[in-house]
Amino acid sequence: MKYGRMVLVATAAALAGSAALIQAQAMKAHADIKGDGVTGRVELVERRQGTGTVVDVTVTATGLKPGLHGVHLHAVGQCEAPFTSAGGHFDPGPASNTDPDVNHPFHMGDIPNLQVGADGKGELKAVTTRVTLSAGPLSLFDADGTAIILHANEDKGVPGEPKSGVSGGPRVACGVITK
Ligand SMILES: [Cu+2]
Repeated sequence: MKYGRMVLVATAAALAGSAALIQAQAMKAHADIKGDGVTGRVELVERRQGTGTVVDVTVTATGLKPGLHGVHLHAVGQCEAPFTSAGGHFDPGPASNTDPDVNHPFHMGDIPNLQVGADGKGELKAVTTRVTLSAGPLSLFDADGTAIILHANEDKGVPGEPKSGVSGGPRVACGVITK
């Protein structure tokens, strides 16, 4: 009787261990961000919070002009300068509209501005529930991947006319999100 209970406990511990291992391997992502005179990095960590899933986003960058810079997850994991290859803003779903200005700030890939100091350096810490790293309809690891873009200007956080630049205007740096 006592022996049987020990076996059960051991099995439960093994299951918990393998679940933790899968989570540790699958729930982080990153990108090296590069542009003309700009370098940066984004770290993404998916974790459970309550009954849901959140993703911690940490962006660091140097070489940007002081002030606010729009930052978004873009629809395609390609970074050929001038970074139009990254497409619009990540926005899967039946009502998808990746237009950076028209459907802003309602895209799944929209995150807050990066604040850059007089030394050209900035750090952004944000938490989003709009995307996941794990598989599913909001996963950044969809068929064509995802990129992160840093913009020349502030993201005003409002919708605008096509090409009006309300979400930050020119693309100055880009990184392909990888695991
Ligand atoms: Cu953008």
